[in-house]
Amino acid sequence: MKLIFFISICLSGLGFAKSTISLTGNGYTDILVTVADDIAENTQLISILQDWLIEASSKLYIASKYRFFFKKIIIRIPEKWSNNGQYIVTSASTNKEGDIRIESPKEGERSNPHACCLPACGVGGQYIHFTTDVMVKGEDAGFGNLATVLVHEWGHYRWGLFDEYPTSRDKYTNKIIQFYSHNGRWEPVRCTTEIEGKMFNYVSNRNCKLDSKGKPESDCSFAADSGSKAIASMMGHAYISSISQFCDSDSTGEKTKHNAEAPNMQNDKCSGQSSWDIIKQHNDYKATSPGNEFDNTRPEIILQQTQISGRFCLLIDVSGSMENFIDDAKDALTTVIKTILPNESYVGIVSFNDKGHLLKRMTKITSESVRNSLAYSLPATADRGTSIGAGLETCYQELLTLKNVTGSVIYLATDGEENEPPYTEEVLPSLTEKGIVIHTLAIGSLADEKLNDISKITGGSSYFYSSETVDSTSLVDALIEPFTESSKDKIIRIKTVHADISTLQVFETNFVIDDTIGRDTIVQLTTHVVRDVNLTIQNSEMTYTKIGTAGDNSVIYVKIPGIAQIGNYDVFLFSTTHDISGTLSIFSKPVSSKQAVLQVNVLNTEPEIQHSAGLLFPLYAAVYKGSMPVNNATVIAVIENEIGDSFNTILKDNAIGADVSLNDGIYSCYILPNELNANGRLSIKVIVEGYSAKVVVELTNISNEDNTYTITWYAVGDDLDKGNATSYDIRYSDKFQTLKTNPGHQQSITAGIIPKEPGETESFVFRIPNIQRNTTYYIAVRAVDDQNNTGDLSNIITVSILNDQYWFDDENTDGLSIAFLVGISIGALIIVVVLLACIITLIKKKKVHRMSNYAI
Ligand SMILES: *[C@@H]1O[C@H](CO)[C@@H](O)[C@H](O)[C@H]1NC(C)=O
Ligand SMILES: *[C@@H]1O[C@H](CO)[C@@H](O)[C@H](O)[C@H]1NC(C)=O
Ligand SMILES: *[C@@H]1O[C@H](CO)[C@@H](O)[C@H](O)[C@H]1NC(C)=O
Ligand SMILES: *[C@@H]1O[C@H](CO)[C@@H](O)[C@H](O)[C@H]1NC(C)=O
Ligand SMILES: *[C@@H]1O[C@H](CO)[C@@H](O)[C@H](O)[C@H]1NC(C)=O
Ligand SMILES: *[C@@H]1O[C@H](CO)[C@@H](O)[C@H](O)[C@H]1NC(C)=O
Ligand SMILES: *[C@@H]1O[C@H](CO)[C@@H](O)[C@H](O)[C@H]1NC(C)=O
Ligand SMILES: [Ca+2]
Repeated sequence: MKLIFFISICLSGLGFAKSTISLTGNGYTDILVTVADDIAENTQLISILQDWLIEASSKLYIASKYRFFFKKIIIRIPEKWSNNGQYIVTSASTNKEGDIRIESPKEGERSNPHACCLPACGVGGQYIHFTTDVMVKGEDAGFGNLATVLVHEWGHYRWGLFDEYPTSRDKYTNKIIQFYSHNGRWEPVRCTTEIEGKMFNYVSNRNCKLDSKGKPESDCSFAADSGSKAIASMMGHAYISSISQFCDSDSTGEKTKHNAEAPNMQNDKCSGQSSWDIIKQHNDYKATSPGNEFDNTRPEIILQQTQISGRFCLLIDVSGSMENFIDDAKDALTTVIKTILPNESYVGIVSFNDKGHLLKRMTKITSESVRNSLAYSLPATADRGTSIGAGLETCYQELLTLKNVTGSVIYLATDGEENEPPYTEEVLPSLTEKGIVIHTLAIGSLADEKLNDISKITGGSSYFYSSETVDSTSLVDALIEPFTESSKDKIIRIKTVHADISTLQVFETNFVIDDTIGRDTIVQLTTHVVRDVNLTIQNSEMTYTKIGTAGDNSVIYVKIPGIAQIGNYDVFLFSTTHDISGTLSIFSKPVSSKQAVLQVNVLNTEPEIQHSAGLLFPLYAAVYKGSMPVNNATVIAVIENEIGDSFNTILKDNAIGADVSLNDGIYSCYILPNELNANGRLSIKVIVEGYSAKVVVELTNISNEDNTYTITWYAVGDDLDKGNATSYDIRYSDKFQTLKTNPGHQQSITAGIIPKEPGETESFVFRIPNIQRNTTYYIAVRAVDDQNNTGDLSNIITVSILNDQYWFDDENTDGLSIAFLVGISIGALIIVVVLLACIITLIKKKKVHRMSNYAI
């Protein structure tokens, strides 16, 4: 039997919004192109972009054998540019980051056109990046025709294709593999073999020679002839102007014949299958049939500018079945209203059963008292039937009372199936036409399965809350998520955790502020009764407390004023009068808008999966800071199903199993059939913690001659594995406990060590000065960063020299080397080297919790 699973992956406030691209006929619609806010006003750039997209659309149509083109594209113009009516004004309610991002080149970030974050063959990436410089230079930027380059990036981004030009590296030399041997000849890596060019040594600029092993010498490379007449492949040498097709293994002609032998990424990751083979397996392909060669492929391009604050309509089901959920929903929505919705935004509240009820008109948030009055308008009782359409219609009419409706958001929470007219089909067209986005929350397994589609059609996200899972935070997560995402001023969710304690018991948790975040940090508890609750946050210097009063309603919070100090914070929670069961959530914002913060994004594209015994459902999360992958993070997916089961699974970046590439910042795992043990929707939350690296030391060489020891470990980074550590602090002591508890006060043997790049092997040779016999020495390592923060202590290794009195010649103790020599010669002197149980420790104190959940 095949069961269908609707996966709603809960999401993350980390700025990433799922792409809203859909296919209408053969055309991709709602492709969002964003021009970064720091780019200076340049209307020329906008016309360059328009021409580029129009040209790319026609090239895409040809390359896809008349199957796909760009039908509707939105270009979002920076907020500060002047608008003389040429840009449509939209509200900030949906602040997505863009499928194609035009950014200014930045120091230390990749500046070549690329598609970020490709998890696996056939699974698309996160976004396409072009810099303004490249766009302005056009072909002179050196990448060939930029419209062709965009088709190439689209291949990565949409269909999960990989490069066919040489990018694979040799395992041993780490050099890019340029050639492979075929029928006794050295062939350049290319698809197709029709691509002409010459081999030359790029150091000497002369013809290549073969080395003594008969291989092309190491600096030899292949330069494709720009005048080559080859037509494939898009994923290969796209800078050749004649390239117009993808490689295809079915091809009868040589012109597009896939070269499965070439050691390139496409063959590596896709088991030798051609680009076109992979496209044919994609849902986009299955959903279309080829169009006509002469069809118009010119996209409609809409220029938009976000100039006005957010507009939100909260739409809550109050039909009879909601009786059990209405209190919890009210608590969670109160939190959204009181602490999450941005200042200056407009909020309206509507409930629905068999009719829509306007509870609060669109109201501008200008003060805390406005927030309170909105919260008091939330519905508290539930009865009668369900007409989702009636609710949507009421929200729609209310949103229309404000001008500039485009980009407004309706958040619909419901537990039921619609059973009264008007039905959603009747009202949706007018909403989509106005560009209103609908996020949906399905509460419980009976909630309408149409919700996913409603979100998808309107470009919103869909969430699922099972209501059965004990200790779940997913209701609060799901209700808060889209509002953090829509904030122009990025809100970072540091942690959400369920707190369940009895009277006078203290609930404790902690969180870390690193150097990238700390502005507007808030810790809040969402629960029914907040009176008499003591919520306290503490770091080494400050304590902030809030005691709930009878006047507080569903939520209490503590804010750290200004920018929170970097470091660890403890959170304490208790009540002197009653038990507490609630959700504690912690948010902060980047220190500055330029700051690259840690981001987590779930990259799967399947909205539903077919269940079968052999099912392996892969889950991918990209953990990045700016354009740089983050290594050594602990990434956990928390998965809840409809019947209340919950399980955790760990995602790894280790190139094993579901994970395709080592240390590329994409963490992967398979969810197994026995874990998906119920038919229906799932809620998946991805948590990233402790992304800092760990030092594990190993004693690798003991020299008997001169009493030296060598320890090795993998170098860790200074900050998120970016940049070398500043130094290593190596300490030893003859007392295990004192080294462990107070390493800073022990003897140091750090002389002259210059940290290498993260991941490289560090090796340190040392002697213990004045080493004593019959003594055990304990040694451990910590990394030190540029702020002089020391990391946690590594595992502790021990060195001791036991001498056997009987064999030891006291008169000849010219240092210990003699003892060693004796030991070797007669075998009675024992060097004891113990590697204590490998206590894996995190090297940096800056452990950070971030999470990502997102709906597909
Ligand atoms: C709204 O503005 C007030 C006062 O400036 C500030 O304290 C508060 O944090 C803001 N709220 C949000 C959600 O941005
Ligand atoms: C949208 O808002 C802007 C102000 O931001 C205003 O100038 C414009 O007239 C509005 N458009 C419509 C159609 O109301
Ligand atoms: C609240 O809890 C903190 C930490 O446990 C404690 O130091 C403080 O005295 C408490 N405040 C009140 C008013 O109970
Ligand atoms: C071990 O250390 C000794 C002395 O420092 C050195 O001569 C020897 O090459 C080292 N062996 C290895 C495998 O590094
Ligand atoms: C980090 O160490 C490597 C050697 O492993 C060195 O080449 C590089 O310049 C160092 N980076 C910095 C930023 O110091
Ligand atoms: C070293 O240990 C042995 C037995 O383990 C003992 O007989 C001897 O006295 C010790 N020597 C010193 C210098 O402590
Ligand atoms: C770093 O800390 C060490 C000891 O913990 C101290 O001696 C040193 O002066 C500090 N350096 C800086 C730059 O703060
Ligand atoms: Ca990986």
